[in-house]
Amino acid sequence: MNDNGVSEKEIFAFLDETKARDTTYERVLSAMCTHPHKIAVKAHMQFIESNLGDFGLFPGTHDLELEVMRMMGDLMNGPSVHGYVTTGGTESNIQALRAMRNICNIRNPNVIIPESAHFSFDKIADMLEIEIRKAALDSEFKVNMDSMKSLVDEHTIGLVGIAGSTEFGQIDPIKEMSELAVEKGIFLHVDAAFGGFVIPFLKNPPAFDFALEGVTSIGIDPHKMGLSTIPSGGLLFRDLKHLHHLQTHTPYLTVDTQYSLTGTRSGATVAGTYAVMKHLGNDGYRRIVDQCMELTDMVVAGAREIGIEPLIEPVMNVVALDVPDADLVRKRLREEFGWQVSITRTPRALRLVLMPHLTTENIELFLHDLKFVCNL
Ligand code: 0PR
Repeated sequence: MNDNGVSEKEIFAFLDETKARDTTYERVLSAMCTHPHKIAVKAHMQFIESNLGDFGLFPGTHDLELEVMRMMGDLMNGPSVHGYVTTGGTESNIQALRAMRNICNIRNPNVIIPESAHFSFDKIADMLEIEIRKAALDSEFKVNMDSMKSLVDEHTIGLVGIAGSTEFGQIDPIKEMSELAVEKGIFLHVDAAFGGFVIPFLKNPPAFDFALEGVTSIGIDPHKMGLSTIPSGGLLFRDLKHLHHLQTHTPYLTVDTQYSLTGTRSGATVAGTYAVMKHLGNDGYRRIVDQCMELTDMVVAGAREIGIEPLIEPVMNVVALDVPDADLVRKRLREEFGWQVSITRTPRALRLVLMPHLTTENIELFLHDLKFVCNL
């Protein structure tokens, strides 16, 4: 560190320059985050010093968190859920599986996840001493139930279903998974980190949430399609017992126990999430999802016009385009035109996420450049 302090003016001149190098999201088709809603930013700033790690000092923010849980529970068809605002999908997945493991308390536990699951489950395998078994996918990139069933044994404590997979935006057959979980008496965690703020607002959404009796926990991220500030995730349990099994004694705080993974924990994101959810309501989110789905349809129609097919009909605002040599196309789109796109693992296709920061003009330009890069 420097010995003498630097003036505010100099610091902000430097920060302005630095921030100018960051994305403005205009040409970003690879992210599952976006500009937070301005109401969320305002509320976040108002609660900037709030620490829910010691929530006895912040009873106001704690009440906001309970209200956020209630609203998310409502959205997920769980009228009386228990949980907390996490730092995102990774923490929600870790804590959901940690709770299962602690409740079961058996030797060599395993959990079955789809091959399409997010890489946070690889971190879990490394951290939690739970064997993570990966079930194969069907031709539509949903988990294959026969494969999932064949992996279940007497050490299986739970299943994971994805409602909005990272790469394909696909929804697993959560209803069948719920039946299997009930039949075997095991847990079912639904990773709706991305889809939680999308699926309820689609036309004819499939059942994927607490309406299914086997679903024991859900992760849903406000900092993705919820338009809240980073880092905000939501972890919801059907049963309070799960939260109890995550508790640690905190003898010298104003509260006796803590169930979060992190100690000091931002209340600002809770305020941000509260504000944007209240402000938008179901109607506001439905409008945003509608717009993203219109862009998705536009991409698919435009791609088809130039002879490129999607791997599956998009279920939500994630599209995988079957272009020849996707890695090269991605590289050229970035280097020649500044587009950020990503690639699915298997098969290697061009992956696009149509977030609220994109416009029809962006997509027209993108399709034009895609056509050029693919020599079509
Ligand atoms: N579960 C699912 C289904 C996800 O898609 C993700 C993240 C997670 C869990 C983990 O969530 P956190 O990253 O909040 O812990 N999916 C994207 C990914 O990792 C997130 C992302 C966001 C990627 C912004 C890029 C980006 O610019 O690929």
